[in-house]
Amino acid sequence: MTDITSQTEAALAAIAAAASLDTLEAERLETLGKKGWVSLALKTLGGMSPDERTAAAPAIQSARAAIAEALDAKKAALEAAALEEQLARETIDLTLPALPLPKGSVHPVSQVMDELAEIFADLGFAVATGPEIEDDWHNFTALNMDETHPARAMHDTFYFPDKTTASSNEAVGQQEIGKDILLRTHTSPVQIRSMLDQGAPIRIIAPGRVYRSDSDATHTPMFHQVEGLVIDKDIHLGHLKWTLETFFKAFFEREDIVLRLRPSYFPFTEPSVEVDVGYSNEGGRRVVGGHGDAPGHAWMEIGGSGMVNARVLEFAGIDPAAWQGFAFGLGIDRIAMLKYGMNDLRAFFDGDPRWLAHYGFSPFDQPTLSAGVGARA
Ligand code: FA5
Repeated sequence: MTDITSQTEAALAAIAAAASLDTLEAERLETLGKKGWVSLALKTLGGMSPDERTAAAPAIQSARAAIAEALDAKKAALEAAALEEQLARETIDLTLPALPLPKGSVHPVSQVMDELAEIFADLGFAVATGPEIEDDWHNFTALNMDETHPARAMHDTFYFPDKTTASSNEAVGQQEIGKDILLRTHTSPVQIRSMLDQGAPIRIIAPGRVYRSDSDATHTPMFHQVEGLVIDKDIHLGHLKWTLETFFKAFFEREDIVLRLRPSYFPFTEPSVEVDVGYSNEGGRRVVGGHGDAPGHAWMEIGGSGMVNARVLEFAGIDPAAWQGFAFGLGIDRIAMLKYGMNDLRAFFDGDPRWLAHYGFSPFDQPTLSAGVGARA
């Protein structure tokens, strides 16, 4: 009796202490298994007299019941713990990006083009496009630069071989540089195409690639401009200045932007003004903001602009007596360098993945006015 009680207590303690299902199974075999001491004790009841059996049976039966119940409870607890542990171990975080991790990123020029489009869309401008392979008439003549105009020389134009010369029998083998077809030297021909297509009024920007035979740290043979054109009634230079100032404040995400409009000359605008922005030098980096004449500050040219020349309106089929407007052309690469602190324009086109990894933008980070156009991942 005492034996069974102490054996039962020992078995219950061992069951309580079992740390794994294997240990628990070993304990079950030792007690309730075929050769376990509880089973063997039950078997002895058969050889006893009725009186002996009546006396011994209750202790053995209750030992068996207590041990069976403890084994069941412990088994359930160990299985639940094992499941918990497995669930914790095999957790899948569905918020993680799919593997392999994305390597591509948005080039700063593309990012700045998206930023431009977002800001100008808010000011009511639509995006217009034109061909990069342009003809002489749209690129020069219709912009008030006839064949002998000296301003053509400033554009360092890439011309295609002249069609008529190249195809004539006498000229085979001695192709000359022609004057008909060229790589557009600025985005201004999109002004002409947009006016011819849609007439007045008009409010567009035209971002895109342009080409000039030019190369150093701040000039590349291919670069990007954004053209702006507004044609309406009673438009004046004040509208131009407000539009550019509002754009630059949103683009550089600061209120202290100061622009200087410097008298200049473009054949397609009259009057013409060059646009300079005030900046300071901080730790070798140009930081836009403040008045360019303030101590420690200077002015930097970022584009040309002016009131559209009446002759250009005539070329584009718009009556200059009824309509007028302004136009501007900004260097996108220049304003990208200023905003994101790059100092060599040539690195933009090296195709070096390390440069892109450093300056690139997440494709998921679309510029929006509410979230900040220049938000970086
Ligand atoms: C023009 O191209 C005019 N079409 C701008 C314009 C448009 C004036 C509408 C009036 C009305 P310009 O050649 O100055 O102007 O070029 C404009 C801007 O392009 C420059 O201020 C500069 O930011 C950028 N730029 C010019 N050449 C290069 C180059 N080789 N590399 C990078 N950026 C350049």
